[in-house]
Amino acid sequence: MSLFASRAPRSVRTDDPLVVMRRFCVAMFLAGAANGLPGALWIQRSSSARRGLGILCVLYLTVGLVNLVARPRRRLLETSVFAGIGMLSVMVSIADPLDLATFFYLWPMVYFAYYSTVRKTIGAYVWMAVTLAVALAVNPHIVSKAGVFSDTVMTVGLMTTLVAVMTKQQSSLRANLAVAAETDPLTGLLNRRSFDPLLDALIAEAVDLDRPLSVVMFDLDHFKRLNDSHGHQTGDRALQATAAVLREQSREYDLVSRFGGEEFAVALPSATTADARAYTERVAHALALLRIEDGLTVSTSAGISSLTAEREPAATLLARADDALYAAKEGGRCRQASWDGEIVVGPRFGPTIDLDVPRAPPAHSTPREIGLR
Ligand code: GH3
Ligand code: MG
Ligand code: MG
Repeated sequence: MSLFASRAPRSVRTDDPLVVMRRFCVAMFLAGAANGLPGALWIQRSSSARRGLGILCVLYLTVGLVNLVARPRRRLLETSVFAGIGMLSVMVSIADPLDLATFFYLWPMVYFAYYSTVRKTIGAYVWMAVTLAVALAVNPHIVSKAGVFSDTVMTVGLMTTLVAVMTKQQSSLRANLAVAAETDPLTGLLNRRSFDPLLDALIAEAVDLDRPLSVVMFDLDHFKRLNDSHGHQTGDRALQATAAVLREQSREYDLVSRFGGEEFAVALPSATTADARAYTERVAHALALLRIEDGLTVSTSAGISSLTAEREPAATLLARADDALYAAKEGGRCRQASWDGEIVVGPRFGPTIDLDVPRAPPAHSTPREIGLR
């Protein structure tokens, strides 16, 4: 694999971390060259130091321009920053006076702490400390070598650690936000936003491997009445308990989502329509056994749709499942309907409590949570 990016489109995404890394790296080398220039021209006392610094400035400028034009990939970019640390140490070894040259180790180290792994950052730090020690040892002009060394490694070490810790916090915050964006907060299931693209991927896989795939849409029956008669909190608990049943009855690689409100969608890879019907029966049976509160149960209607031979979009499969669900509702609720060329409505599921029957007010003193994970 090439270490350089291909000369592709001019419109580069600026949120691409590699692009930002490259820009920072280019800026660091060019600024290093510009910064060394006054030293090379006037500040350094001996002509050999001026000449050495001049060569280093040219090197910094060259590496900066190569990084700008050749657009290297991450590994080569990191190697150039390692080289930059070494070049800085060469500068320290010839400088007279030293001024604040060691202060510049902060640039590459902050770069590593922010963009690279902990291992590479530690590696860069050790490389910096060793090359600095050698540079100070060989420079005949520096008086307080131990002081310069300890001040530098401590300051750079503290700053690098701080940036590395803040970077880690930032990335775990980003990961938590990503999970929150994909998950329904009430039930912990996938939300619709994350379900749709995952279903598209499962469809593509099923077509490629020539395997069946089915989708079941569940919609709790007369849920509004349950909310009205038992309160919204009880309704929430019923949704959580339903989610727990769906999780329990599903396999590890099934996709279980809260599609919205009191609707749930489950994708069953490798499942034929017959498999999906058996699964739906199991879910309905487990739901019938649930007691949300004393004597209170929920029932569901379900619509099943299976993949045809074509690579159809998730939206098509879901629309067919939704049509079947509508037919199940029309057919009397608490039953499933499946689309298999045409919609077939099944008989009523096993024993359930009819929510049409008026219910006693909720027993708020002893709410019983069941089946929650
Ligand atoms: P059907 O059998 O035809 O599906 O009737 P239904 O009452 O279940 O359907 P409808 O669409 O009329 O009502 C859905 C209800 O679901 C209305 C809404 O208040 C309730 N609901 C939606 N989201 C939540 C939620 O997060 N918590 C609670 N407790 N209720 C919710
Ligand atoms: Mg609904
Ligand atoms: Mg409903």
